[in-house]
Amino acid sequence: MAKTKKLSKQQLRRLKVNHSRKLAKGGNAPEQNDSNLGASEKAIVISRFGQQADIQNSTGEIKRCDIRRTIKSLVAGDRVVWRSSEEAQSSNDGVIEAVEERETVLSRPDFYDGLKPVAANIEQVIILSSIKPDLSLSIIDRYLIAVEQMGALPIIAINKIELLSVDELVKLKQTMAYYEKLGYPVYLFSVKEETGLKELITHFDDKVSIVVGQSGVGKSSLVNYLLPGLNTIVNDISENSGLGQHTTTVSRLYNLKPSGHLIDSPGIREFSLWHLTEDEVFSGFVEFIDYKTCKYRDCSHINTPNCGIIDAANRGDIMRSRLDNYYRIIESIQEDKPNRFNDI
Ligand SMILES: Nc1nc2c(ncn2[C@@H]2O[C@H](COP(=O)(O)OP(=O)(O)OP(=O)(O)O)[C@@H](O)[C@H]2O)c(=O)[nH]1
Ligand SMILES: [Mg+2]
Ligand SMILES: [Zn+2]
Repeated sequence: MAKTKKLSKQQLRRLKVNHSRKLAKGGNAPEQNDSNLGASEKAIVISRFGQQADIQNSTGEIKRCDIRRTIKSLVAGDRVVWRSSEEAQSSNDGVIEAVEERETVLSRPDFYDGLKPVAANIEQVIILSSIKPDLSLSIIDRYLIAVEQMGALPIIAINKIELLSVDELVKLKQTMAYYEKLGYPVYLFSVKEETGLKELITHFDDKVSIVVGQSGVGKSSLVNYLLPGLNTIVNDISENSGLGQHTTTVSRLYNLKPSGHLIDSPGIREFSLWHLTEDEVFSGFVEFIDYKTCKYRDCSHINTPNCGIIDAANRGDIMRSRLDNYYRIIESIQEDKPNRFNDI
């Protein structure tokens, strides 16, 4: 999330009014007549667009449905109950009537919308980065915290490594060895050259996974590689400008062969963690707890004497960038938090 100045109360009120107007407008769509609907069936959400969603039914067919106005939140991966439309002239295949309780939800803290769910019932999160324009360890650390928090398995994946010199690749491997030591699977590969992907692929079987990361790192390219012939839209400008113009705009679930589902998600610029407490952030840095031998019980681990965490970083046992990222996240929790969430 881009850093944005806090809004005045008046600005917030105006935003709220506009948002309600927008909702009311969408809510005017005619609802289907219940007598023209078939029996209730189960399905999984492929993708959501406003008041409609594509779902995959139990026989694998994709159906476009209206979403009942009573459903407040619906994202890719949600398991739903739907009913098909029997009306020949109906513009849609049916109606989504209910959403099953989510086992996990990956949310993106958004300045305007609060915690915005991105995908549901995810078991595994592929945190994809690329070495161009720069490898962002900060985004990786932030995602690791969020994934630990949601109770899914994180996998660190780094793309475009064919652009590195031999020396740069050695350095990258050394850096990533630290994360492997923490127990995170790490894969370095090139989707373009189709190298280094075999082992990553073995993780997808039987699981619902999502690929996340900054815009332009190659999330959709990875999905295209896994599903040849699919041709999801991949951006050329991203690579040329290095600016990461957003190409994918909605999360979408794909069926993998022989089994498993993979959700492609829109790229992020920054990943804020203002919805977490300092303790939750601390426990997201999984190795820190082993070095918490600080003299003071309420040690902030910032410029404190006899701090076990700082000592470990000075010895090189904790990676310096991890401690720096910890400081940055703690600082940004208050800075990034929209005023109206101050009591969270
Ligand atoms: N050099 C190189 N370029 C790659 C590789 N993989 C993907 N790309 C390029 O990177 C650019 C961005 O790829 P996308 O797959 O659209 O990236 P994305 O992460 O889906 O981006 P958003 O949808 O905006 O979030 C495209 O020009 C791809 O061709 C790779 O292994 N090496
Ligand atoms: Mg994409
Ligand atoms: Zn300390």
